Amino acid sequence: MTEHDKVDDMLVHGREPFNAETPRHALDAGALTANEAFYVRGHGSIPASRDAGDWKLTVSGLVERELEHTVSELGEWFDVAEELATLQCAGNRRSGLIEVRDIPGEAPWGPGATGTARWRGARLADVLRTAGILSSARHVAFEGADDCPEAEPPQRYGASIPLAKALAPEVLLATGMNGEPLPRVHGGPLRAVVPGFIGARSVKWIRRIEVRAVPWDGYYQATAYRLLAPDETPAPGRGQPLGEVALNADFLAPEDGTRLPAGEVELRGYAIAGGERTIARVDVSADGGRTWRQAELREQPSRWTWQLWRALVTLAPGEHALVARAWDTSANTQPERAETVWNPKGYVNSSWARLRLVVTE
Ligand SMILES: Nc1nc2c(c(=O)[nH]1)N[C@H]1C(S)=C(S)[C@@H](COP(=O)(O)O)O[C@H]1N2
Ligand SMILES: [Mo]
Repeated sequence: MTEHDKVDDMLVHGREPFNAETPRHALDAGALTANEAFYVRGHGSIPASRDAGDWKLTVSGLVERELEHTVSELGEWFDVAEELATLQCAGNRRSGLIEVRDIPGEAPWGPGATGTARWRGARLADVLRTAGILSSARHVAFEGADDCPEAEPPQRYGASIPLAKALAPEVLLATGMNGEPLPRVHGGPLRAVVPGFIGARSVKWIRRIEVRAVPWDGYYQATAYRLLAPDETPAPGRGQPLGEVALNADFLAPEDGTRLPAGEVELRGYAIAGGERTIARVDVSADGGRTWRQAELREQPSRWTWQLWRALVTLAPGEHALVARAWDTSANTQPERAETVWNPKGYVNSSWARLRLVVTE
C-alpha cells in the first residue's frame, strides 16, 4: 500500500494534489472496484480529517428552511440508501487526445479514471424535501471544503446539477463506499454521488448545499468541465457544461502491447452509456473496423453502472491493432478517431478503444 491507502501500482499523475489512476487489471478484477484501487481526482488539498460527529453540512438558498446537520445526524434522521454506481472523470482517456495534439496543463489519464462502487448514504432528495424547495429553484450546488489554488481565482471546489437530477432517487449524500466508511481521499466524511453524471459533479467533502435559480458560478462549473470547440480557449461561460457521461468503452485485458502465442485470445473491457441510457451492444474488430463481432455483455450490476464485456478472437502471428466500440439504448455509437473529438481541455474522449497485440508463432 502506498499513500492514501492505495495499491502500489496506481498510475500516479500528481502527488499534491493527489491524482492517481486505476491500473487496467484492477478494473478487470470485477464489476466493483476495490477502494484501495479506486481512482482519485483532486484539484486541491484534502481537508484535515474530521469525524462524522463534527463535520457540519448546511442547506441554504432557495429553500423554505435552512438546515444544519452533522454527518452523524444525517445518518440518524434520514433513511439510509445504497446505490451501485460508476464514477467516470470527464478526463478519462485523455491520453488518446494528447496523442492527436498536446494539451498543456492537463494530465494524460488513460482508461482508469473510472470506477464502480457501492455507495451508501442519505438520498439528497429526502434532505431537499425536508428543507422545502422554493418554486424558483432550478439547480442544486455542492461546495466542498478543499482549497483549489489552480482555480481562477483560487477557491473551494464546487459544482451544481439540475434540480430534476438532484431530486432523483439515485443521487446520494454518501458516507460509505463498498461497505466501509467513505475514505477521506474520496470525500469522507461526506460527498455527493451523482450517478450518470461526470465525476466532477460528485463533489467531495461537502460542507454546503445551495439551492439556486442558476448553475454554480465557481470555476469548476463555469470555466472547467465545459466542452469547448477546438478553436476556443477556456473562459467563464464559454463552451457547454458537461453533465451526463458520454457513451464510452475501453479494453482492460490483455494489457496494451502484450506478446502472446497465436490462437484464441479473450479480450475484456468495459462500456458505459451515461445518463439514463444503458449499453445495448459492444462490438470488436480485428481488421480496423471493416468487420465486427459482438462481444458478450456481462450482467450489469445496476442501471447506474458500467457494463463489463468479453470477446474471443483468433489471431494469427503478427502485429494486431484491435478496436472496440459500444452502442447505447439511444442507438448512439462512438466516433472512430480521437481527432474528431479533440478539444482544448481534453474532455470526453469517446472515440473507439484501441489495443495493440503482438502475436508470435
Ligand atoms: N471537493 C472536491 N470534489 C471533487 C473533486 C475535487 O477536486 N474536489 N474532483 C471531482 C472530480 S473531477 C472527479 S472525477 C471526482 C473523483 O472522485 P474520486 O477522487 O473519489 O474518484 O471527484 C469530483 N469531486
Ligand atoms: Mo473529473
